[in-house]
Amino acid sequence: MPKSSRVKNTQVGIIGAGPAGLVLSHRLHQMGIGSIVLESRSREHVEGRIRAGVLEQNTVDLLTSIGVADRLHKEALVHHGVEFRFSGRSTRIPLTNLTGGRAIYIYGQRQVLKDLIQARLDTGGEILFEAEATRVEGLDNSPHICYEQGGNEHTIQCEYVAGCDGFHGVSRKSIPNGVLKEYSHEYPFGWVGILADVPPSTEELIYAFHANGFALHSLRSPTCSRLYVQSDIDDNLENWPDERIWAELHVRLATDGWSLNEGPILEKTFAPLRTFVAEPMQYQRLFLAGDAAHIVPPTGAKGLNLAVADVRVLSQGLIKRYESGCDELLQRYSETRLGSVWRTQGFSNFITKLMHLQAPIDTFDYKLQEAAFDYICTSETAARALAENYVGIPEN
Ligand code: RFL
Ligand code: PHB
Repeated sequence: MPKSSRVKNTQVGIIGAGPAGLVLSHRLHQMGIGSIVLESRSREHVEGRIRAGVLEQNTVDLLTSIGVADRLHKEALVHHGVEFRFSGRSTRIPLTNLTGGRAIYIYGQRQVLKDLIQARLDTGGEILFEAEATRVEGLDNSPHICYEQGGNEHTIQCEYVAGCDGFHGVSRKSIPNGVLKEYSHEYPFGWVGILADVPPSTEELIYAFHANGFALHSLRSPTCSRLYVQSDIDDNLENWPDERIWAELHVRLATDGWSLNEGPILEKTFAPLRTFVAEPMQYQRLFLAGDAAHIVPPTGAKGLNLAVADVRVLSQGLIKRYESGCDELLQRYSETRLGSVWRTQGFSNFITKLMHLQAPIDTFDYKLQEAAFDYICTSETAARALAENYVGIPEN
């Protein structure tokens, strides 16, 4: 039995203190709209989770406009190109030259979240940690979010609910059966990832296809490398001792005149690759944003960027609604977002299929992959399309 219960009131109840929920809360605060953020995990856990590393220009621009990018502009590494290796051959895509001056920024999701949380608390924002939303009710005209904190059950009454609680959250599940159409696909592989205390062996990211499987060399700072190898879908970290990971990285990333630095492994992760879209991204007064509405395979480095792009549009709709009473923009939220969500799904799927081992070498499917790689190497149009999608298409 709950020991006590309290009711809080706010304009927008936000479930989830990931990039989507926190950026939304900031943007609304800037425009004088109140929100409370509920987060099931502790602050330490949220700030410690190792996930994305690549921010698009659009994301950096939005973080700058809400005043949370001071440290990012000091510490992020700006990249103007990215390298693709395929069975030992290599091509560099000059991102900035091909996209009229746009770039990507290397700045870990951990750092983004630390900056967002600190800035939100400094501006008097309410983030309730270790407060798990259990139900969302009254979505037609009096939304409320029931949540548990410290063994007690409480309620937030609000005018709108933003479901920013990731793929496994409660928001999407609160929508009645039959309303959403869900599209999903599981790739037959996963990624084993490491964070290593060693200076990166490359200045720019390297995506590599090899007969043993995909490998990615990324980084977090001038002294810290982030690397991944393709694994089986049902693999687990016990099968991947440090020596095996380094051995596979050496083999898969190999190219003439280049070598890989090894160092102590600080963290290891495993993630299956999957893709998912729920349509529409809204139901009555509930709006889904980020991973709650869609998942992309990490190969395109798009998940966090899509989450931020969603809440940019969602905040515009809410601001318009509170400024003028007109909710037309808000009602068009899902319709506005789904075009770029699917385009991003297409790009992430393309890069995933291009760079992962799916069929034995010298089969028909492998030959198609090789031809697609050749096209990027030889056609500026193909390289430009890749660059444009990788750095992110400008938002209007
Ligand atoms: P998040 O970050 O999952 O945040 C959701 C939050 O909601 C909380 N929550 C609840 N809180 C209260 N009540 C409940 N009932 C709740 N249920 C859940 C959770 O604890 C959590 O704090 O979702 P959001 O904000 O939509 O952000 C999405 C991004 O985190 C995700 O897409 C990216 O990390 C994906 N991703 C990458 N994205 C990029 O843009 N660039 C990259 O380079 C990149 N690399 C990656 C990635 C994801 C990876 N994994 C883990 C598959 C690399 C990897 C390996
Ligand atoms: C990362 O640095 O974690 C990273 C970079 C590029 C990706 C995915 C993850 O495509």
